Amino acid sequence: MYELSGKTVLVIGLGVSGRSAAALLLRRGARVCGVDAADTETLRKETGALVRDGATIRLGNLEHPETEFDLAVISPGVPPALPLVASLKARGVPLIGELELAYRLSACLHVAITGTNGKTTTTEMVESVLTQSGRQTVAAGNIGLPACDVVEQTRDLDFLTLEVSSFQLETIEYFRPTVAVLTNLTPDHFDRYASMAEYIRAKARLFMNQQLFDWAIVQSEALAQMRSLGLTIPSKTITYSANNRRADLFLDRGLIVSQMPDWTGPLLSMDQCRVAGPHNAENLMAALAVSRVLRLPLQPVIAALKKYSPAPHRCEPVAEIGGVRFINDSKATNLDATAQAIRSVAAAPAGEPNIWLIAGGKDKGFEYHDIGPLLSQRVKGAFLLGETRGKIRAAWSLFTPCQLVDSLPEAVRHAAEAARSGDVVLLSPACSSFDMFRNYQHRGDVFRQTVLELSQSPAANRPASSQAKSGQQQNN
Ligand code: UMA
Repeated sequence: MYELSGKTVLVIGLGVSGRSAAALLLRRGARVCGVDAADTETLRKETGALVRDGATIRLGNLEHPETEFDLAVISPGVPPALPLVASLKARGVPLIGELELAYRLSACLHVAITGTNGKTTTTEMVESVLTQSGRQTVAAGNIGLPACDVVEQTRDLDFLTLEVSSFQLETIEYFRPTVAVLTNLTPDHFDRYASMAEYIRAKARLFMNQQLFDWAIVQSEALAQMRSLGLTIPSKTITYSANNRRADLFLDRGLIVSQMPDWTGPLLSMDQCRVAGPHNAENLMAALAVSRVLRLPLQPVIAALKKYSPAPHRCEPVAEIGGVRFINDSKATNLDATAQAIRSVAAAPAGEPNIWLIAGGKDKGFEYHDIGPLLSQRVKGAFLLGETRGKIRAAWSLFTPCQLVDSLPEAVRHAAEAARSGDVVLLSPACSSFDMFRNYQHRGDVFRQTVLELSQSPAANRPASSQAKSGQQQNN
């Protein structure tokens, strides 16, 4: 048992992860000091319970406190390149992340899922197949419920199903999932990583402590990207892909097929599932492969996957007003996720563009012009908001008419006015939300609320606008 009683521990960052780690440390008898760069009324309230339980909390200051620490626990969103971290290292204080702390104190096996996109969906699918097969599990981690919150439950679990981010993987030490899934690797978080190679190296840490007898379930394209950097996987590996027929699990005209030597044949048809698109086929393949290595019976697994519906904010249909569909994909915080969302919208019968895209937010350093050709084919116009709106307009206006807006409700109203029956208004921002919203859920909720208000307005029942503005008029 990892002993923390009587230890003095510094917790850096007091968001949901940091507060969860601090509370766990207090329950284990540690003396806790928590620090955060921010000092807001909300944060003071949120840290009140920790103060009552004996923690020392210091807000608005990330300098090294005048205390000797036995351990420091850092939150995932706090970049480790901080003077405070350098100072701790210079004093020989061990530094771990909140995920590593939870791992050291938990008492069951771990299934961990990382990747640029699809990790939340895959985590939920894995949780569902395990539960439907009679195994005890809880989904936690980057999905929103910090791993430290569920440590005490792990005594009664067969597996902890963890969604894991690259940030969390940067500060693991012994974390070793029995089954590790890598969904895909596309550009993301360039506000934290200097290059794609650096980002991939952080993701690949998922496998670093695995043993020969553990399992890695990896999208075949992601495996190739790892190999091109000389990164290897020590455990038994299953590959899957919607685009590579040489993968162990692959997609054949809408059918998920296995060609593993001891597991050959069709497994599941996409027509029977509530999720669509090649990216979701890959998420299903990953969940099927997890169920295979954990020896779950196939029948309840298939039943669970057929029933699975995506959580809110992931290509979530919100309403149809006068033949215009409104879709909330607020979870799309990178360019690849937005491209997937655009591709998953059914094309207009004659193949002309039918999407009004709402995008923009906090910059993560993408090359926005990369999806230009896709915009030309599918997007009638884009409404751009947030910190990145000017940068995105500069990259996209060659490919689609762009209009700058000051708020998300304004974007929704303009898009609704412009749209004709058969069009789709898609919120898929390709950016994180933190410039204007608390998080992506808050952004999606504002979108949903605005659409619902529109649907209740008297004008909502008339046929969709026939006076949609022409593309060039939008491009101001
Ligand atoms: N802070 C500092 N100094 C800094 C940066 C932040 O003091 O330099 C403070 C902030 O003032 C704030 C706190 O740190 O009070 C926030 O900590 P955090 O950014 O680690 O966020 P948490 O609220 O703890 O949420 C984290 C994850 N957030 C990030 O990794 C950015 C959540 O993932 C996760 O759900 C939660 O832990 C529970 O595990 C969100 C996310 O956006 C959804 N993840 C990224 C992604 O999915 O792409 C990685």
